[in-house]
Amino acid sequence: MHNNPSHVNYGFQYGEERPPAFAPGYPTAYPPAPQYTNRAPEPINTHHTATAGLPHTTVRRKGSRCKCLCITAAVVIIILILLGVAAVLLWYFLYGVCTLGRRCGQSNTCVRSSQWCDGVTDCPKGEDEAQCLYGVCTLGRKCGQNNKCVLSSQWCDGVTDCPEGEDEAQCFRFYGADFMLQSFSNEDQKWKVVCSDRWDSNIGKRACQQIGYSSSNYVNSGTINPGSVAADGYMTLNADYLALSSDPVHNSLSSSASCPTNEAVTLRCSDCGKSSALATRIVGGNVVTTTSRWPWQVSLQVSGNHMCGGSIITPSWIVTAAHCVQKYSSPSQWRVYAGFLTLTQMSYSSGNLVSEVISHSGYNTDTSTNDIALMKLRTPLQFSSSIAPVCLPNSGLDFSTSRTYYVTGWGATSNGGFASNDLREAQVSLISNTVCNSQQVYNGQITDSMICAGKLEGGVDSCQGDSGGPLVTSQSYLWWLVGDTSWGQGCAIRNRPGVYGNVTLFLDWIYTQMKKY
Ligand code: 4AZ
Repeated sequence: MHNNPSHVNYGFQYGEERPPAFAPGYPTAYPPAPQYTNRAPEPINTHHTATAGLPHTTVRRKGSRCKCLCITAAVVIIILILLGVAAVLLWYFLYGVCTLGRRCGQSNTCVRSSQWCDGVTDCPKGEDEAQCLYGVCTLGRKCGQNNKCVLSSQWCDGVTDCPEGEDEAQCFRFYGADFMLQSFSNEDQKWKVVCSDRWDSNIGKRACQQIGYSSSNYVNSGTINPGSVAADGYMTLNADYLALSSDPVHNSLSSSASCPTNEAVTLRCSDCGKSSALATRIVGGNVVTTTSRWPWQVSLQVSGNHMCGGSIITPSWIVTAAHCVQKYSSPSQWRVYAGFLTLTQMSYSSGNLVSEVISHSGYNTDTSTNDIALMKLRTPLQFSSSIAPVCLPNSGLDFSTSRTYYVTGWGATSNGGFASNDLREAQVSLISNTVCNSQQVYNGQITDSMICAGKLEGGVDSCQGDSGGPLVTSQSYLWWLVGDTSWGQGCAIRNRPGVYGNVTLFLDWIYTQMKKY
C-alpha cells in the first residue's frame, strides 16, 4: 500500500488497493478526477440550504417541524420496541423456556442450572434431582428407551410427561392366574387391585382396549376375593365415571383403603392359554401329534422357507424374536402358518399375510439383548382348537426353576442340521441367571432381558429354526408364554443351554405396540 498518513480520509474508493487519482504522488493513468482538493476552501454552511437565496427563517421553521415529527416517531417506535421486549420476556419467564437455568418438568418454575443435581431439591416436585447420572433415573422412572426420567409421582397421574407417553400408557396390569386387575396408584406408587364396585362389562371392554387388546375379543369381567393381594388397598371407580367417556378408565379410579364389595375385578381380554396338553424335540424332544397341543405355535416363512417360530397372543398378533426379522423386515416378505403340524402341509397352503413387523428398538445384535419382535396379521385368525392364543405372563405368577417348561418348533434336530418337517416339543428346566452367567456357562453374557432354559448336562435344547418360538409353562390349567427362543452356543451342548427373551420384561412394550398399531 501507499504511505499516506492514516488519518487522511480518502472517502469512497474504487478499489481496496488503489487510492483515488488525486492522491499525491499517484500516477494519473485514469481520466482526471475533479480536483476538489485544489479548490479554495469555502465557508461551511451549517444550515442545510438546498437553494441559495431563500430566507433563512422559513427554512429553520420547516426544519424544526420535521425534527419534532422525527423525534416523536422515534420515541413511539422505541416505546413499542420496549413494550414488545417486555412482553416477550414476560412470556418467557411465565410460560416459555427458562432463559436462565432450567424448567421444572411441565411447571412454570425455573431453577438455576447450578441448582440441577446439587443434592438439594429445588423444583416443587424434585425434577432437578431426578436424573443425575447419564441414562440412570436417580429418582423416578425412565421413559421407555429414551433417556428421559419422570418422577414416580408423575407415573399414571393422568398427565403425559414422557415424550412418547410411556408414563400413562400401561396403568393396568393383570395379577396371577385369575387375571385380577390392578391399577397403578400414583399417590403411593403401588399396584392396587380394582374394587368391583360399579364395574361392568362396558368398563371392562374399555379397560381391555386401553391395555392394548381389541374390544371384539373381550371375554368377561368377574369378581374374586383378593385375599392378601389387597393388602395395599384398592382402586375404586369414582361415582361420576361415565362408562361411555373416552377418558382412560384408570383416570377415574381413586385409591381407597376399603372396597364396598370386598371383591376385586378379574378381567379377561383374551381367551388364552388353552391346550389339550394336560397341566401336569427340537433336540432330544418328541414329535407333536395333535394340533391342539400347542395351538399358538406358528411357522414364519419367507419364499416358502421356514425361517422362525412364533406364538399367537391375539387373533392379529404374533410374538417372535427380533433377530428373525432383522434381514427380512418388510411385512410383505412374510407368511404366517397357523394350525399345522408339518412343513409339508404348509407348502400346500398360502398362509397369512403380515401388515406390520415391529422389532424392539432396544434390540442389540451384538449382545442379543431385547431379542423380541411382533408381527401383525393383515386379517385376524379364526380361532379353533388348532389355532389359539397363549397367555402373556401376568405378574405374580410362579416361574421358578422347579417348574416344568416346554419349547416347541420345527428347528433342527441336531446342531447345524436341517429344519424338522414335524413340529417337535422338548421339556426343559429354567436355569437361574446366576447359574447361567457363571464362568462355566455363559460367563456374564445373560442380561435381565434373557432367560436360560434347557439341561446343563446337555442333550435337550432348542436349535436353529426354533428361534422366535415359545417357551411355555402351565399354571392353573392355563399355558403362559415365558420366553421367546433367542440364541445359544450350539445346540444341546453341556453347559450351553438355550437362551430366551424374558417376555415378562417386555409386557409393557408388547401392550404398547398392540395399542399403537
Ligand atoms: C438359532 O440359531 C438358535 N440352543 C436357536 C436356539 C439355540 C441356538 C441357536 C439354543 O436359531
